[in-house]
Amino acid sequence: MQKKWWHGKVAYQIYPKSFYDSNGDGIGDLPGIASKLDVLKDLGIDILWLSPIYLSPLADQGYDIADYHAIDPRFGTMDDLDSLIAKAKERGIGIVMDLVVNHCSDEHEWFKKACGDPDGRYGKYFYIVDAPADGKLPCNWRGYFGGPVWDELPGHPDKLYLHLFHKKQPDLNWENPELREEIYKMVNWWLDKGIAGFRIDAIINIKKALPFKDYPADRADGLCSIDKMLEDAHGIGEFLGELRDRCFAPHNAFTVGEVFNEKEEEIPDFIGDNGYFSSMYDFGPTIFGHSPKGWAASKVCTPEDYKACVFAAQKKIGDVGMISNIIENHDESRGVSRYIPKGEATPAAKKLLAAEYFLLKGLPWIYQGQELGMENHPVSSIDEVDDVSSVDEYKVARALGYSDREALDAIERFGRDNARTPYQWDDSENAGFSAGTPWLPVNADYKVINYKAEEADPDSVLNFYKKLVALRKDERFAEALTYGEFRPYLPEVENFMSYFRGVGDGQLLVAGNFQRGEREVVLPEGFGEVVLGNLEGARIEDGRLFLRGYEVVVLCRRHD
Ligand code: TEU
Ligand code: CA
Repeated sequence: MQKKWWHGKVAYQIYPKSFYDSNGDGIGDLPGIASKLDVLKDLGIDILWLSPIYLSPLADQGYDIADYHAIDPRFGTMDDLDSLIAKAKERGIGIVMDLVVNHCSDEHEWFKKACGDPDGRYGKYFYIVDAPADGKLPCNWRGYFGGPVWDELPGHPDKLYLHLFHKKQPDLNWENPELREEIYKMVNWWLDKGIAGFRIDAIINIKKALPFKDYPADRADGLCSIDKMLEDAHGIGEFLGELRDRCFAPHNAFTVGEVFNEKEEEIPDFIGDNGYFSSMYDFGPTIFGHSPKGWAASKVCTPEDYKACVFAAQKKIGDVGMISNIIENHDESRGVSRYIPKGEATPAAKKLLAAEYFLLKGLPWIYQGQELGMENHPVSSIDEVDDVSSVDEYKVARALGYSDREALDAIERFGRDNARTPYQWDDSENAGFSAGTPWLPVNADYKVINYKAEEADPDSVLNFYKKLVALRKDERFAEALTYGEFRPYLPEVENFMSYFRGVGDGQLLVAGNFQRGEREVVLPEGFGEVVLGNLEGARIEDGRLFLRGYEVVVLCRRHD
C-alpha cells in the first residue's frame, strides 16, 4: 500500500446543526464550530468532515442542496467558512466537505429550469420521462425514504421525475456528460478554496441499471428495495474514475466514499492505490440484521455479531486499501446503544467498544458526541420525531401490524434523530448547546453525559478516547496501528474480541471481554506489558489474562 499524508490520522464528523449554536437561534452554526476548534485539537483530531452547510430547504437536513456555491444563512456565511478553514489549518486540521451529487434539491435552479422546459438542456440533467398512459410507473423501485421513486414533474402532469430519496431530492442524471461537467467544475471550485477533500454522499446510486425495469416486489406495496437495482447496475467506474482524474487526483484531495452495496470485486478500484477514493466506510455492523420488512423486523447486533462483521471487513480489505472505521454517524443510532447489550452500556463497556473499533486497521472516525459516550434517546410519540426516514419506518411497521409502541421502539433503536440531538457540552440548560430553544430536544441524560464533566474526570469516556488517539500516534506503535497486519486472536471464544496489530516485535494485542461475566484466557507467548486498559489493575498471572466484565486491555510484547 502506498503511504499517503492522511494515513495515521484521526478523523471526526460534525453535524453542524447540532454541534454548537453561537447566536441563540437554536441551530448549530459555523462560528459555533470555530469556537470549539481547540476542543477538537485537544482530542487529537486531524481531519474534520462537516455534514452539509449549503443553501438548502432542509427537506433532508441539508442533503438536498439548492446552491452548491452558497452557505445556508442558518449556518452562517462563506466568510465564516473561509475563516473556519483557515483557523482549522492553523491547528493542523483539514476540513472535509460533504459532496452530495447523486441528487440536488428541487429548489436548485437546475431543477427549476428543468420544470420550465423538461425537454431542454436542464431537463436532461435529471431523469424525466413521459408519464405512461396506463398509469404504470417506469419501475417499482422503493425510495430510501419509502414510496415510489417517481413523482409528477411540477407543472407537467404528463411527466414524471426520478428521486431515490425524498421527493424534494431529484436524482441528477450522471449519464449526461454536460451534467458531469457541471459537477466537476463545482468540485474543483471547492478544492481550489483549500479544503482537504470530501466525504462523498450516497455515491453508489449515481449509476442506475437502465432501462428502467421492475424487480420482484418484496413488500405488500408492490415495490422493491433499491438494493435489487444496484446489484444490476454496472459501470460506475466510468463516472468515478472521471471524477477522480478531473478533480481529486490533481488536488491530491482526501476523499471517503459513503459506499453501500459495493461489489466485492470492485473494492480495489474503489480504495486501492489509485482508487476512486482515498477510503470508504466499513458499514458491515451498520447493515447487520437489516430486514426487507424494515427496522421493526431487524435483528439485534450481539457482541458476537459485531465481532464477526468487523473481522470479516478487516479480512476482506486486508492490505488493499485503508478502510474507514466508525461505530456511528449522523444516519445511525448511537453505537454504544446499538452494539453493547441493552442495559449494560456502562462507561467501561463504552470504552471497550471504543478500543475495539479504534485500533482496527483503517482510519478511525469519531462522530460528534461519541467521545462522550452519548446514548440513544427515548421516543414517546411519532409527533416528536424529525427524521424523514424514521417517519417512513414507523408507517412501515404499523402497516405490518406492529403496535405504536413497537414501532416507536424501532425508532428508538435505529432512528437518525438519536445522532442528531444537540451535543452535550455541560449540565446547564440545553446542555450548553444553545441559549435559545434547540431545534431538536437535548437528550435528558446531559446532566451526567457532557463534555465539561468528562473533561474533568480522568476516568471518563472522553479521556479514554484521548488515550486511544495518543496510542495511535505513539511513535512506538504508530507503524503497527497504521500499517500493521490485523490478525484475530482466539476468535472462536464467544464474547471475547481480540486481535493482533502489527508483526514481530512491534506487535500489539487488543483483548476485550465483551460481556458482563469475568473470564481468563491464555496470553500469546511474549505478551505481558499493558499499554492501555479501561479498568485499573489489569491482572496477568503465569501467562494468563484475567478480564473483568467489559474489561479491555492493550498489550505489547514484554521487554524484560
Ligand atoms: O445516506 C445514504 C444512504 O443511503 C443511507 O445512509 C440510508 O439509506 C439513509 O440514511 C436512510 O436511512 C446519505 C446521507 O448520509 C443521508 O443523511 C441522506 O439522507 C442521504 O444520503 C441522501 O442524501
Ligand atoms: Ca445558530
